[in-house]
Amino acid sequence: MSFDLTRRRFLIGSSVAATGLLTGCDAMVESTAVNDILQKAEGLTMGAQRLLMSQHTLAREFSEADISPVFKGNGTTQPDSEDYARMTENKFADWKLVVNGMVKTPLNLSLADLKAMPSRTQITRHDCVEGWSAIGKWMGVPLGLVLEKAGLAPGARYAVFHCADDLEQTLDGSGRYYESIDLVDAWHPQTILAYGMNGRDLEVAHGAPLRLRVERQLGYKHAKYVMGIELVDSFRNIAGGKGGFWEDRGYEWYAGI
Ligand SMILES: Nc1nc2c(c(=O)[nH]1)N[C@H]1C(S)=C(S)[C@@H](COP(=O)(O)O)O[C@H]1N2
Ligand SMILES: [Mo]
Repeated sequence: MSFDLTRRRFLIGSSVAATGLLTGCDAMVESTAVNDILQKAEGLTMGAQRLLMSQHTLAREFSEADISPVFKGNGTTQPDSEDYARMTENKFADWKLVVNGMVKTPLNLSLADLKAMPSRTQITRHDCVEGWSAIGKWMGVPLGLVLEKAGLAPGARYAVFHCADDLEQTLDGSGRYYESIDLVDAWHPQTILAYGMNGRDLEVAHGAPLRLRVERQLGYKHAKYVMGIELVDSFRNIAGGKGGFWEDRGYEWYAGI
């Protein structure tokens, strides 16, 4: 896989400017004054965005009629490992989500366990920094419910998502995809671990059996092929130390839209 980082970086700026920073915030989008300020503020820090948008502001949700007929698969669309191939063969019956790190009770949850928990369905727009968007219907378990089951240990600050795929082959193993979010986003009502898309089981191209949806952030935050969730107080010692595969390669950790 080769990526042109410069082009992707350029596109971060242009796609944010084109879609407007607050597309997910209906009330504030009405205000052109606020919008103008935000259009100029591509470099807004996470703190500034959090001040302007309440912690529970919802990303816009759409109707069934808005669902994109084609939803591009991006980045890894088929993890290249024997373990993963074996798991797809038996429809992920042996797959387990590991929840560990700074938790009171580490968990091992099967797909059936996750499907037995309360679910949320949402139709949202996915915005990739490469300059494309698509609307899809996602079904999954709210991440907060899974974290409540595990119980956080004092001091936990971030949830790190460990994925099954290597997006880049590197000798030191740093090409493994991973992502992280803070606990505000972890408990946001639209942050779900999705196992369904557009009324069917999640397909391999889109991250089967489980992918993160964190609707107020850009596409690269939405980790696919999630195998484990690790609670940490810092991601300094994980891979490149910046909190995600693309973050280690120069992207912003907080990719608010
Ligand atoms: N594990 C993993 N997650 C990933 C990626 C990836 O390559 N590997 N790509 C990211 C990017 S850049 C985007 S835009 C979305 C694409 O999701 P899709 O394939 O469902 O369109 O997944 C994100 N999550
Ligand atoms: Mo992306």
